[in-house]
Amino acid sequence: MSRLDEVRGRLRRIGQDHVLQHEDELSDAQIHAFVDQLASLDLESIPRWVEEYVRKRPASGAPADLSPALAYPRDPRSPGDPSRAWAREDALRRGEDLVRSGRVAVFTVAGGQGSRLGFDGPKGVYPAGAVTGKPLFACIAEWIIAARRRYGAPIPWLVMTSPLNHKDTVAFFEAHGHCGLPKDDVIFFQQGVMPSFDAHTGRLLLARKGEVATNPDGHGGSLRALHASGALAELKRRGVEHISYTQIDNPLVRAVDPVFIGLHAGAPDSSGEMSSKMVPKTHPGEKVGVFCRAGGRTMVIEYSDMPEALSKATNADGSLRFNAGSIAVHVIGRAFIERLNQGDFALPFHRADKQIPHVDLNSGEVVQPAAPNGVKLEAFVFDAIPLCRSSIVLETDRVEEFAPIKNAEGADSPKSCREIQTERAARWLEGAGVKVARRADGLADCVLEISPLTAMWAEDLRGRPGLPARIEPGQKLAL
Ligand code: UD2
Repeated sequence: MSRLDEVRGRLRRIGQDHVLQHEDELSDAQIHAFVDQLASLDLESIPRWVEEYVRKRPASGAPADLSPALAYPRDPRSPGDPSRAWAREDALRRGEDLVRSGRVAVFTVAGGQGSRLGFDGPKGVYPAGAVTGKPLFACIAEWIIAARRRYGAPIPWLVMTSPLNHKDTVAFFEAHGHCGLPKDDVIFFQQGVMPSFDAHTGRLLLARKGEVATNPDGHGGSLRALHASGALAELKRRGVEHISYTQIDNPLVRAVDPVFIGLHAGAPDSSGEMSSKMVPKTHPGEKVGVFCRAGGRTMVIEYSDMPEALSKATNADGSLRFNAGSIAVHVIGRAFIERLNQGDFALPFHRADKQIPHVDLNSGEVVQPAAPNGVKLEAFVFDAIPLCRSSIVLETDRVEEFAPIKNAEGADSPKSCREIQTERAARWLEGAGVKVARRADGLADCVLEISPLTAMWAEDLRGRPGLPARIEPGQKLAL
């Protein structure tokens, strides 16, 4: 039997053989590529996905017995809840030892495009430095270089791409000297894809006559892709035990944070499997997942799944009851990902209704729908948290390490990111005795950017020679 006939049989059995309806119009090469694509999809799971996620709308992701997760406080001297007492120095020492002995790698999920920003290209190429305009990839690379220098250790950097941006991402790194890192220490791998479905019929959509429409399978796909690509085995070979997980959209992320790594590896209630950072939410509707507890497990409920009444619920002092916002920063144990991949693990999918261009089966033409017509399914990495034996959350300061760029304007935009970079730098400089021009409303009246190569945290600036005495109104300064 030819490969085409074999795949045709599989498609018939799952009721999706309409995708071959135009096969007579395809060249041999196009048929070959199409069969390759179809054979790479998990065809036999499609009926279950259609049933669970397309025909039925999955119920809200929030369990009934939800309570807020307790986080380790930013300031260990004021734990609030006695069970959250911790010693910063111990965590720092443990984390630094792990980094110094080459046990830590950085992992950045960068499979998305900058589409919400109207940017045509891998998001990591987007200019982010408040003054220098250096790309997001370079911001993370500089942190890694600074940590490598400080701890005298190799710190491999895993970069997950998707078929949407793999070539462009690798080309960017090659054209820019791997952002100053040794080529062998930047490890690329691609995440998987999921087919996109017609929202009404559950049929696979065709992007072209010889190609099923697909979308990247979400950052949750990384846990399988790390294994399937061989990246995890490579980390094991290099002696890496803990993976510091970051998104590509946050130029202030502490890509290697010894305190967090040390707490993850050493806190009595941490299994060392997957730990997370949170910031207190700014308002009930802020678009971040929230750390919760249910059924004795820690979990993140994505903002879109959080019942409004719970998002708005307050404590007696008026603070938000569910206020632990996820900044999508984790440390993940290598052994945890290995354990997941030994079993038959599958993260749940989340459904997104989208406008998906597709081949109209009657006319054979590609149509651009004016309203959402299709369903994309994505897995979220934080859905692995409840699979941990136990998982901890550490509170951190938004201005110190959370300035994502997601939208062209408003919250989480290039402008808000520049403002947070400036505010952080202003604080650090003031802490080092520099007078920074501020406006009447208290905001810094300048644009500032501090490279991790100059300072990874505020302490690095104290006593540093060559700092200016003052920053003038309107001044732009990159240090
Ligand atoms: C994410 C979190 C949100 C909050 C926020 C903080 C989800 C679903 N929500 O919101 O709870 O923590 O971040 O900034 O994650 N990516 C891939 N492959 C994919 C899809 C995404 O690599 O298939 C990467 C993408 O390049 C980016 C990151 O994942 O680095 C976040 O993706 P997003 O933009 O879909 O999530 P966002 O920002 O709405």
